[in-house]
Amino acid sequence: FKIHTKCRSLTYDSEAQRSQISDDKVPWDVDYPDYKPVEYTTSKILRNPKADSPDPSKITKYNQIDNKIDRRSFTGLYAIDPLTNRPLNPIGRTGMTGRGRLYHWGPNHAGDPVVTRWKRDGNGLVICRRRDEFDRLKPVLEFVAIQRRDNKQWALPGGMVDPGENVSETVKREFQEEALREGIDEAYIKRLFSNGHKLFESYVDDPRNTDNAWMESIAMHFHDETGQLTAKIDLNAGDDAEKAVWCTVDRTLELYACHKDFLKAAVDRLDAFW
Ligand code: RP5
Ligand code: MG
Ligand code: MG
Repeated sequence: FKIHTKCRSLTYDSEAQRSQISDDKVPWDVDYPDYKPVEYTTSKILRNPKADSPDPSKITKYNQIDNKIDRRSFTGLYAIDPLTNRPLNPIGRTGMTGRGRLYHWGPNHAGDPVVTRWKRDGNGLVICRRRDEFDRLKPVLEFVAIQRRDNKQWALPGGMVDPGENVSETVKREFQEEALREGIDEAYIKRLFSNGHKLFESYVDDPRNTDNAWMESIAMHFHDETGQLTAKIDLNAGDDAEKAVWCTVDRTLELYACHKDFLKAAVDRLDAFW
């Protein structure tokens, strides 16, 4: 596992700051008696009936499926602090305790759709590029990116898995909510989402993570080989997205959380330009 970085960025939101953690102090097995994390859970989460109880000992099914909420982690079994009854972030310290802006103690599951098509010129021919003279020409991909309203960063149009929802449903629903115009013929959308390929399932280095609550996600790839399907599907930003665009895939892109790793997996799968 790579140690997390984005969830150690000092500013959390307009109300909270994390305490600073150096790389070597991230692992829990490194002694750090002076560790003074900031305790923070937003009032919005504390008031939200869909969020977990503020009292973590009310949750009796950590590491299990708890009614309709999946509290299992892709990283394996996570530890529960015996003193506080709070789950411990499997990657290590973040400089913040509590849940921050997240609903659940422990893992918070999301789904991320990576929707791609080939980049074409005016004549409809696929554009190819090479990184340098030693590289072979490779076709260039485009993917659907959204700009997040919360922090203005570019991201995949993903979102939280609803209680009891299957992630294949989540990625389609979130894509529609965040990136599609309303009123598009459902048949096109169904076809696009009919053959998804699971790229990744992992812990996500999300800036909202804390020592006791963190994001995990399944990234699903949907590729429109001919481009005919996506030509029928107009993008339009909605919900927590400010913009929705077809973006040319390039290794210099900066994306939210670990979405660049998800995108790279789609690029490798199709042997596309990076
Ligand atoms: C990330 O947060 C996931 O990869 C997913 O893209 C996203 C889900 O949260 P919201 O978009 O619902 O805020 O960690
Ligand atoms: Mg959403
Ligand atoms: Mg979202």
